[in-house]
Amino acid sequence: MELIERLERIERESRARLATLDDPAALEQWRLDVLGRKGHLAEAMKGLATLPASDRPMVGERANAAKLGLEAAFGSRLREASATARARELEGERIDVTLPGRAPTKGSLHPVTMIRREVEQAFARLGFTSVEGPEVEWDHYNFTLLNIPPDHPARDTQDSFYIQGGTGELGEMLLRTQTSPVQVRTMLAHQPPIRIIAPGRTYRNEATDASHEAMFTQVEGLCVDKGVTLADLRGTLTVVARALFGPQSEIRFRCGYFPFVEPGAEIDMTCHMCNGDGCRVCKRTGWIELGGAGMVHPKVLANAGIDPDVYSGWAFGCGLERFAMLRYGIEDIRLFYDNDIRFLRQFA
Ligand code: 2NL
Repeated sequence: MELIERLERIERESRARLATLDDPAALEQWRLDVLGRKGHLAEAMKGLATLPASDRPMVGERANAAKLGLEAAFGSRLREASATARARELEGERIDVTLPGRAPTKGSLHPVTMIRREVEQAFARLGFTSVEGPEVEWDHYNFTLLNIPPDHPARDTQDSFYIQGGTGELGEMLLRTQTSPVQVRTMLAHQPPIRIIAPGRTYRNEATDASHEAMFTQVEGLCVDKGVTLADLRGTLTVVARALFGPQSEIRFRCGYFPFVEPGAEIDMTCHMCNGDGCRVCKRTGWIELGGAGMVHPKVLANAGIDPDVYSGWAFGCGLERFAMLRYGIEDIRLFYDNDIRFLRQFA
């Protein structure tokens, strides 16, 4: 029985070859070679026609069994191979969840923001609310209601940034030169008692140097009630100076002039570096200038809808960059806004 032997050889050799394959393309080629329409089994079956009719059923049955057996072997090899392939794929994708992660780069607060928060907290303990307002203001709130006359030099385009085409009922639009307009808006909206601070960005059109920037951060303060005096201002500023610069800090006033206060004063604090003895920071005077202050001008109270015969108030204004420079020993205000990462990282 030559054909039976041929079938047995096909089965044996095909199974042996199948066992060596695991690649999907090679397995498909094997299926075509062995089980395909022009494959080894099909070729062998052509010999069936040449057999005596009596032998055909037995050989046919044998051939069918070989075909079924090879199909089953192919099916299980294919499943095995794809399981192996998947296992290899998963092994390649394995991640070690116990490895330490890559730390995300962390930012930090800007030194002026840190000082601003300290100032806000010191005032909050004394009952002052922190208020914000627009950085693009009307002439009316920035100058007119603050008793700054039309011909005052601050109103000149040399000193203020005006917005092109920004003219309306309230005058011209400009970048606020101080945060006073925030306090004016608060007085217009609320009757006393008022205790607020107004921190925020302000803009002045001036040449920059180590202590002047076109944009800087101001904090103003305002207290309006019955019987408010300069002594209350001195007490308030002393508490805040001690919170920021240490418990030995003292405050003094010198005469000063601002059109929105009467009387007006310059605020000095004892030098926190030398404790008043005199050093490089305070230029041997023992005192450091913090800003300006005074009793709110009666005209300003009246402009803002508060009766100056019933109420009095004090106000002050300071630069926050200056506080930060004193606290951190920074010698040039321009460093704050260069955004040099090496400078900023020092405050992380
Ligand atoms: C300075 C001086 C100052 C004020 C600001 C003020 C605000 C209102 C009414 C009256 Cl609503 N005054 N603010 C008063 C005196 C001085 O700032 O040199 N700032 C950097």
